[in-house]
Amino acid sequence: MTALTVKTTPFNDQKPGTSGLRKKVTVFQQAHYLENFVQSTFNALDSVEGKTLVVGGDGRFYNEHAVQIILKMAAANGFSNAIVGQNGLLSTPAASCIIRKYNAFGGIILSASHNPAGPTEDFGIKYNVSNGGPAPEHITDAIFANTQTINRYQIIDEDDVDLSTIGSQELGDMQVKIIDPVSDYAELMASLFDFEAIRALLADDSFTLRFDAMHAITGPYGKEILEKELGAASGTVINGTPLTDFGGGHPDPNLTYAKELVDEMFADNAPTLGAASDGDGDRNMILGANFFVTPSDSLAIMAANAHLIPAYKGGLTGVARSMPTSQAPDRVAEKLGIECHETPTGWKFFGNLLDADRTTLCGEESFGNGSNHIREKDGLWAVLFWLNILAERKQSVAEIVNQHWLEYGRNYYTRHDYEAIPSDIASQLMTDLEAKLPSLIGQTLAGRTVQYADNFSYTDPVDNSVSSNQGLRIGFDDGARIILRLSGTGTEGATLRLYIESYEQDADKLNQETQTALQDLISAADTLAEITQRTGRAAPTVIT
Ligand code: VG1
Ligand code: CO
Repeated sequence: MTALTVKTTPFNDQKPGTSGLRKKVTVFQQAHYLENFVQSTFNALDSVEGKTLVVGGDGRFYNEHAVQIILKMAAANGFSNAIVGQNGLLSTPAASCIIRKYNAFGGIILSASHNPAGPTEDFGIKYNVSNGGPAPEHITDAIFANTQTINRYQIIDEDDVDLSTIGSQELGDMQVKIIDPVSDYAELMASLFDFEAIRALLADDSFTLRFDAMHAITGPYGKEILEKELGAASGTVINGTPLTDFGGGHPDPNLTYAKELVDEMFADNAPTLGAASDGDGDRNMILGANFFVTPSDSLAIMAANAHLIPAYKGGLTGVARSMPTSQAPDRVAEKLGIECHETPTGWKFFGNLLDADRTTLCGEESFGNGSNHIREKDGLWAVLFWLNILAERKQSVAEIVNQHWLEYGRNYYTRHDYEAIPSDIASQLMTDLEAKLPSLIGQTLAGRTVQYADNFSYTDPVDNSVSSNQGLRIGFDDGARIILRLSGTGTEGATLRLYIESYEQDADKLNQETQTALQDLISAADTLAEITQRTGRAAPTVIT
């Protein structure tokens, strides 16, 4: 084996964001750029000598090229084994499943999730630790520190691995095992849910399922599990062949970008359940016929119905949600008498809670739900969870959600994104708003009294680590909230996210249009943060 030590110099922009390092493909194509980040990652870990690394990605442009480089660097750095999805493919939840199942030391996942793909679009890379979850902050901080001082990396000079053939190969002194990307994950899903009941539901002529894979990674997973194993009609999975540019689309499962599915679900004779996932398979959107379920409500409803699902029928230890996610799950946790945790945005903050069994279900408003079965959010898992609920309750999605609101009240919820605004304007807006916060407490805004106004800081109850600066929040006496934060996944300028929530218990007011129900809070937020005035944007880029 010829291991080369290559001299390099640092790049100053390799700080991992909410979910790894995401940049334009052209940035990753700079000489040594990917290699610097990979070597910095290996340097940040305890000895990798003799250990196993899982590698795979969402199949976007540059995926295979990156896999080859990572494998050669892993071999040069002393890993003894690599497990790689065939053709370099692994959905994010499947990668998490495989790291756990084969007791790997960690994994490298190549994805920029829902960001568009292709030669001029985005690429991303992140490291997951041995519990299968995203590296916690102390590791991402160490990776970043290494990227700032790196002066060499190691790589072996060998031919590329044949990624298309299942089986074992040698790469230098490292064994590379190419595996089917779907089977381990499919087996895990079958162990969690009542596949018999779901099969019976799907066999019923009055039930139709539509799953939009958005030309991204979940196509093969959806076809295998939903169509082949569970017997859904062929054609249930649409846009099911992964493409390196995701068909030129934006594989973000929301009402704006999953347009084909949304059109079908809001037409006459719509399917009973509609769902979509994102580029790397960790997000989900759930729709009933002419009905949209917010991700926050979805988490609350899953928690309230978990006793119907084989894997969770013994009870939940807790529920965890990210801070901007609506408080709907909190009400279920209260009723169940279980723990409820509020974490910063990003799945990495759920890892400790799951490992310590302080929570069973987790979720984020950004179309992400998951559980203790792995350490990532999981799109298809959420779809199967809903299918299992529907099989048990024999009601429509709308009926289930409406009943939930009657029992718990409704948390009206929306997120307004202002994408690609100049970074200096965005950060000034946040700085100025933060300065105003202390004076807001006790004041009246949108007919409500401000109870607290602060910059969210989280103390992990398991390891006591503190993550500060996690978003500005204004909370009212009636449970309403206005939250603002800057995205940590964008690749162009800054993305400002405005999250608005208000709670309604009056049975006569549970079916308002969301934007209308929240209009007073939306206006108050704009006046307070001067969003329109400072950004010059008359409307958000995306409303979810
Ligand atoms: C966004 C979401 C966050 C999610 C993250 C990664 O982060 O808001 O909830 O965990 O994307 O999801 P940000 O910093 O842009 O708000 V994924 O499916 O892109 O891995
Ligand atoms: Co994703």
